[in-house]
Amino acid sequence: PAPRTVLLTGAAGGLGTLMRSLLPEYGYTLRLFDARPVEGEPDAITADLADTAALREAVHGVDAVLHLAGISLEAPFEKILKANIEGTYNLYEAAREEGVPRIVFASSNHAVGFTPAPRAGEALIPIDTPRRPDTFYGLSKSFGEDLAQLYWDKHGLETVSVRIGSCFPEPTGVRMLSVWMSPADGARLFHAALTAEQVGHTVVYGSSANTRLWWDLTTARALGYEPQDDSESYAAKLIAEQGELDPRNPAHSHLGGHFVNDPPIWPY
Ligand code: NAI
Ligand code: 15L
Repeated sequence: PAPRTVLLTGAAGGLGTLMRSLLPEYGYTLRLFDARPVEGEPDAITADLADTAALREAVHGVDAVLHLAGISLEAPFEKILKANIEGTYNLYEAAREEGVPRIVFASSNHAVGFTPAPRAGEALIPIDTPRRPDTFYGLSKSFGEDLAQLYWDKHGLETVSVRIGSCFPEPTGVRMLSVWMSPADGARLFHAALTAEQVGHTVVYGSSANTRLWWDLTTARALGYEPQDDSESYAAKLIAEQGELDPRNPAHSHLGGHFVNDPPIWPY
């Protein structure tokens, strides 16, 4: 049966806030979880991913988890270790103990961020391209994908790992023309990931059907995802303001954008 009650971790964040407004249209009842209070949602669970008892209670009885909580940018390794690596492990353990059948995991393009961006005419980046994290943050997403594979192989807990590009109301940079996922397409993709049958552990890229797309959406489409949006309508304005991407600039020529320089290591 299709999942109905979904635990949304990271509900107070940017993407969590977008999904709180968009996912109920698909018929979900959302249970909210975040370390920070969720504005206007007194029933939200305010707890850290380090709190294993709170996590166990939070996942009890849900049909699936949409796991967005975590540090969403580069940070010192110790912080990434606590929130993203140990936190995601704690969530998977709670889900295994409570028999939750599926997790949709917010992975990131930064798990493969050091992959060179395809130039015009070159092939799209396949989903099985070797992992090339661009940050400790990207490394934590790479860990999350491996954790998901382990929990599928060993415990039969299913995951769709979504390597999200940039999910914001509008693209704000030229790189984002290639990796943007409109919030509406984000909701379509998460809905497909929550409802597709027999996903095992499936890894997908998360973006709209952008004219300047860098990666292959085949595995996302195989879940039933049909993107409706394209960033191209923003292209003329962004390129007029910022110029075309410069292939000599590492922050322009890799999937991960400026994360490859974070902290700055390139002499330019
Ligand atoms: P955000 O930083 O706005 O929200 C993350 C939320 O997680 C925050 O509300 C924060 O309080 C919560 N959180 C952090 N550590 C926690 C902990 N230890 N315990 C409980 N809650 C904790 O990030 P955003 O943009 O909403 O992203 C959501 C998820 O999607 C993140 O996992 C991020 O890595 C991933 N993602 C987002 C992309 C985007 O374009 N927005 C792109 C790729 C991945
Ligand atoms: C991410 O993983 C971040 O969470 C988000 O804030 C954006 O920076 C996005 O990637 C991106 O690559 O644009």
